[in-house]
Amino acid sequence: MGVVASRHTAAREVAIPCTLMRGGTSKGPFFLRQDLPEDVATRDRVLLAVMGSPDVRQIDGIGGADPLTSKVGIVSISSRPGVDLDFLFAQVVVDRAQVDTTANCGNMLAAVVPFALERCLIQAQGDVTTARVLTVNTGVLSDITVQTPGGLITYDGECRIDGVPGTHAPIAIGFLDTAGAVCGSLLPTGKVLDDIDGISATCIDNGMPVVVLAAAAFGKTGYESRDELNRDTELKRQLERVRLAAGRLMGLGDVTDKVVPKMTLVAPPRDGGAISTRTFIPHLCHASIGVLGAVSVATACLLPGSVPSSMTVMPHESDRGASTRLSVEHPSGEFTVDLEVSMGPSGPEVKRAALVRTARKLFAGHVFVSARVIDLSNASHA
Ligand code: NQM
Repeated sequence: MGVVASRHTAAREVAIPCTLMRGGTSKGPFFLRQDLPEDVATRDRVLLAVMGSPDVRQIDGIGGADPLTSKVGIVSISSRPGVDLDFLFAQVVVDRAQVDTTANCGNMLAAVVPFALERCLIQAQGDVTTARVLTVNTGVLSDITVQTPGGLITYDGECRIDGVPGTHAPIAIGFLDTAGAVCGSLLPTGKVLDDIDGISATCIDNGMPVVVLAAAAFGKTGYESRDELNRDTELKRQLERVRLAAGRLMGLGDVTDKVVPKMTLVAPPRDGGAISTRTFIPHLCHASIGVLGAVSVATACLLPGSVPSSMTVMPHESDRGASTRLSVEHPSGEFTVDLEVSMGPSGPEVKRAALVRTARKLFAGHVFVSARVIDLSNASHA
């Protein structure tokens, strides 16, 4: 761990180099792997202290008191041939002393290449720079292209993504192998449709394990606001019951303390998109929808017999090439996913999943944690 001592702080505080980045519709601190403890228990203890968890307000840390702003990126040069960067994503649970590295985050992923350029892990290649990134959580590979006019990373541009005010430089993400990233197969239960406690569900993992359910099955329209759904304790209780059963069916075991599978309620589109969604991640309703969450739901839309297939409005034939552009509506707008899925000998095969995000450097400096956080961990591992 390459901890930097601060001139202004007594030795009881440890200063860790840190860059706060927005990635898509998420936000969190990014670290070079070498700047964090190697021991996983110590690292997680440091991350909890950095973010201020467990505490619903994260008042003693830099976390944003919401799952979407309680995320951490850890980046290093990859040792894998043909891969430029390794990215470990950590979801720091807000109100529990828990750090989950089992899931992907396509939003934080958008900030990885800009961060790597900022910290000189890689060099710009010209006016645009493409790097291959391995998300080590699940082994997903992606090619990420950022704007580097004159060899400098730029965040300024004309690209708009719903859920983020203003416009920024586009970041193109092309996933190479998302199917079954977490569960091992695209349809982890072996079926496109399951019956869970009398509720029809499509359990899918195209980068993110998601249980897709008709909002109507829970007496909802599917167009309720995020706040309205977050206040609905009875709905959340019913969803958690389905989630625990789905987790076991999907081979994820007891998911009580896991952030996957996510739960998406679907309804027919209302704003010219393909499908309308409300996604729980997994206990709070998302302000929009996760990147790979959207990829998984859009993929489910393309599978005949799935929960969303009957309500999906497909793009006009004339707008379709080899791939299909599906607009996934969510509480703060829409998310377009470019998908190529074909029928193979043993079921649906995903050929391509691509999308555009933006990101921005917000702050660079050091984050401070008490040396006790590290010493205590060392003591418990002595
Ligand atoms: O699905 C939220 C987010 C995410 C994850 C979540 C994500 C993804 O919006 O790839 O981006 O599902 O917890 O950042």
